[in-house]
Amino acid sequence: MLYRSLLASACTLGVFGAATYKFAPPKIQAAALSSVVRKSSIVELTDMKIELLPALSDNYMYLLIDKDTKEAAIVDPVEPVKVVDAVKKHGVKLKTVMTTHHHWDHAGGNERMVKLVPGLTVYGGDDRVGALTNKVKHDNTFKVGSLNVKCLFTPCHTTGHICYFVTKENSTEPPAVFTGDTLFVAGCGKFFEGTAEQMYKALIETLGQLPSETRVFCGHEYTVNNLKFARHVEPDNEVIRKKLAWAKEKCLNGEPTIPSTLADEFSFNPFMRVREKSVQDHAKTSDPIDTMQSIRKEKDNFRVPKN
Ligand SMILES: N[C@@H](CCC(=O)N[C@@H](CS)C(=O)NCC(=O)O)C(=O)O
Ligand SMILES: *[C@@H]1O[C@H](CO)[C@@H](O)[C@H](O)[C@H]1NC(C)=O
Ligand SMILES: [Zn+2]
Repeated sequence: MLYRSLLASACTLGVFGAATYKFAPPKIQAAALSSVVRKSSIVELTDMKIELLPALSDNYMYLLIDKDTKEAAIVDPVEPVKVVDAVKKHGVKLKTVMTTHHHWDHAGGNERMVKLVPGLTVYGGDDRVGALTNKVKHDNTFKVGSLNVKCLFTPCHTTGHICYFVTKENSTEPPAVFTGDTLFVAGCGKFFEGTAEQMYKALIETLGQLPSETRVFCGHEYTVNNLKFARHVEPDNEVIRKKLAWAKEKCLNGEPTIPSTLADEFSFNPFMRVREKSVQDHAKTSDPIDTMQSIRKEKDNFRVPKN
């Protein structure tokens, strides 16, 4: 059943896209406009398992499990009770909290999390992160069981933002990166505490140089809105239109549009494409950093169309 929850949801789809609700009572129909239950989902790889845990209206928490040791880490546990339930369900040992940045919708559950699971190590790159035990810098590493985690400093959305890059030694499967509010599927975070130059560095130089098959797990389900902006920037980019149709369908079913890959991001994310002529032409400049500045400012004021 799609219309069982009246909670706000990440995906607002017009009623014409939701034929399912045609025969539902008017109240439910109205609710269906903005609410579909967001499902959790599991990305199962050989070495690691990642459960996507929807939180608040459009955030994601990620439970990262090392299959070898059954040790686990949680990324941005804003709803700690949901985390404890998932940990029990998988029968794993939660040892680590990885915090991307200090904003309440990401770090706001940390204090409660460490009370529920004593002895957790809490990583983050900012003194404003609650319950922080280990402050990290760029290229610092730590382990989650047998998995290697590398911290990538990506300041701009906040001055202490960290992305976490996860690999397994000698593995043939793709790595994962948790990008918080730096890189979203088809978008990027607002420049609350930084500059276009910093976001360029974060997206193109830091994240963009990871292996192109790296799976991208971001902090919010903003994909549909982001792709509508991407389409506005590059109306002739067919990849964007296809991805948008796919993302709308996913959202309608309450399914996540995550993960994507870095290779995919370079094909449809305007903020990853600031070196492309089509995006620069839209911004009326041939400088990639000016392009970054211009399209971010434009997106801050963008009125997302219904379709
Ligand atoms: N709710 C709005 C945006 C809310 C917002 O400002 N979110 C922050 C992160 S908590 C952001 O950086 N958004 C990026 C953007 O709007 O492009 C949406 O669905 O796009
Ligand atoms: C990875 O491969 C190298 C070379 O074959 C080997 O020496 C090393 O022990 C391997 N590491 C792990 C964790 O299996
Ligand atoms: Zn956020």
